[in-house]
Amino acid sequence: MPYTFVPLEFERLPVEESRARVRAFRDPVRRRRSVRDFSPDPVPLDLVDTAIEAAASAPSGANRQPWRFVVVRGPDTKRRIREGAEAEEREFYERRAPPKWLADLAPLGTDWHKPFLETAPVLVVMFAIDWEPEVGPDGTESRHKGYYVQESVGIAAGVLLAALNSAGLATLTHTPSPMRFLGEILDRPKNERPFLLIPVGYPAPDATVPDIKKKPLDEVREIR
Ligand code: IYR
Repeated sequence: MPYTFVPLEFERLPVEESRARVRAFRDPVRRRRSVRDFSPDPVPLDLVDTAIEAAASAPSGANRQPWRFVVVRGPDTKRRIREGAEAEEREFYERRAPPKWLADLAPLGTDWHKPFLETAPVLVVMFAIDWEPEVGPDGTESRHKGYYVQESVGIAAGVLLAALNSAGLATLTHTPSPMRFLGEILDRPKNERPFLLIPVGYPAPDATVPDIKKKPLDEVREIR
């Protein structure tokens, strides 16, 4: 069945207003830092929910919305996630990682210890839905494959990080690999693939971050 088409809601802004707004978006996004030292202070759940509503409005292939956001607050679940992540990270740092990768990470000072997975009051775990179970007219089950799932979920993740940042919350994009343990701990169906583990909270008062620099515009943008 085709969708019904409705008039687009769109406000064309005066260009000076556009300039002010895009700067007002850019500046806090630019100030965002990945945080690894969290305060245990709780986060109002509605802030996270509102940010997820923003993320879940992202464009997606054929509007299939191939994502799931699991908000983890229980100390026991956080502890199990930390244990699962640290087991994989220990393997990574002590065995799996190629020397070059370790050398690239060395300046960041990261290692397999992930205390932030328990300290941060909230972990948002994003899952990508690669296919949906479908029952045909004759009762046979098949897999209805998603489209551009990786791109769609990546866009939603970016929106989520920007939204949480706009709420004054700190985040980290954490990707222990492999992340199978997340599906097991969180009891997810087999069509949901762990995509990103995002600790959310307030920074610890003594939090530090590496003094990294982002490339300036003329190194990342070309005009033809
Ligand atoms: N997942 C590991 C290693 C790691 C990998 C990259 I690429 C980073 O930018 C940072 C860390 C960890 O979280 O320590």
